[in-house]
Amino acid sequence: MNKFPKDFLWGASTSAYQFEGAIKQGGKVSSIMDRFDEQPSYPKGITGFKEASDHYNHWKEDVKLMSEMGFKSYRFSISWPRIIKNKEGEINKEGIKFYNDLIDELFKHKIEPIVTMFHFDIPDFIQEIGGVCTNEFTKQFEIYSEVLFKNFGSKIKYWLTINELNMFALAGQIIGVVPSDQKINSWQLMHHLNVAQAKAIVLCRKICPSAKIGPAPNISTVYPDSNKPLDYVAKLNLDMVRNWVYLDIVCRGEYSPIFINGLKKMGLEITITEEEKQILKNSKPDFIAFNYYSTMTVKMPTEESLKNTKKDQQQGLSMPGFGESVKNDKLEKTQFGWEIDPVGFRNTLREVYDRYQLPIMITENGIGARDVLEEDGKIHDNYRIEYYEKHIQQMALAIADGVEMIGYMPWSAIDLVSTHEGISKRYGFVYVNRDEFDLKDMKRYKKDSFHWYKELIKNNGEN
Ligand code: BGP
Repeated sequence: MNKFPKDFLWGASTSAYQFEGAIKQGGKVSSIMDRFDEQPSYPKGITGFKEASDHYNHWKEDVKLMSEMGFKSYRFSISWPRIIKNKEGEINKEGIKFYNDLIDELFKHKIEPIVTMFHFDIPDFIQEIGGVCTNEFTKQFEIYSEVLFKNFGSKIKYWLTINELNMFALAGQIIGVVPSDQKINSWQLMHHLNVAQAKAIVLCRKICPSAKIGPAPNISTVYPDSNKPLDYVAKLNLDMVRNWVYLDIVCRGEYSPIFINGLKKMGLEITITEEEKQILKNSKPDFIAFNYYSTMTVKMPTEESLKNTKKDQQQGLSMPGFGESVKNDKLEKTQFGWEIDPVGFRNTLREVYDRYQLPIMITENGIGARDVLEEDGKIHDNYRIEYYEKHIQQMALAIADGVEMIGYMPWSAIDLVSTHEGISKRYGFVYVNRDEFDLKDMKRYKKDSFHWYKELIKNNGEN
């Protein structure tokens, strides 16, 4: 018997601002991401998102490469600033055409489009009125959602609301969606996003009732660092703020009383209106999509350990009296220091399914590396093949455990610009010939993993 369902969606992911480039083409208005690489916190000299991988001018060729790999699905994001011109909701017809053409091309190649509605690229006209830090954001997101559902709703079967909603709250300034000089209440910000997501789900049901819609946070199992009971308390605490609060609200319709109480203890609160409570209750998803890169290990912090915490995307959660993430010396690391935990992938799948019992789609998973283009045009990325082999084996075990899965769309289909490491950190099955300082010819080259993934898809997960 095959380990994966017959109609399993094998594919891969990208996001508009990291992949498209062409920020001045096709009537796109400016977004916060157009200038993110100019921020002082961004590694010096890196040319980033302005040109990205120039997918905007290579989309047909890129879809052809995906089709050659045998993709059954492709997850991409629609760029909000390519679609809406201003806060009055004026539509950019060229933007609509671009995505309609892309979607049609995918169908031509029998690839199911999986659309992320919003992946970090906040238009400047929204940032200027407070961005994700005010509830004006939810109104703007509703306008945008309606445009998406009305223009693409007849074609799209799977919608994803907001990429990594939890990372806005946990690492907003690191990923660049919140200005680094702004003081914020992360939990209020999270609440605005939760309401925006809920409204989008309600609208989706109304405008395109046969479509399916789900959230797409970044989820990972949280391990206690030791068998000390207090470290387990830290595990429960960080599990809540790292994972469950975002899925509980969308799947169960309310925040857990322990979460609300925990905020109170820290002198924080979220303002929630009655109307919002109702919306949140009536906006359940059809499936859960999530991104998985690694697990998190935590302990109860001491004053001394808190002083030494370094913040980054992977580590860096630390809350006095609550919990602190620490390195896990049992796990191997990528060249960029991210922990690799394939068994943790099975654990995470089990936990999410057990808690909500909704089908799961993996929308990101993968290894960022300094790939090398050899003189003969080859890229030997065995480390990537090995990473995927181990994760896919664990996914098969999770399915055998009883987890219901729709598909697997690792990060990324083709090389694109990393959120904060530039193009030197590559993820794709296809190499894009550019580097940090030189845009070169943007030519596409197939990596060894391209051929490996093609075989794997052909055999529905067996290799
Ligand atoms: C996720 C984001 C992606 C992607 C990925 C890898 O958090 O959804 O946009 O970039 O992480 O992260 P990075 O590019 O920082 O290596």
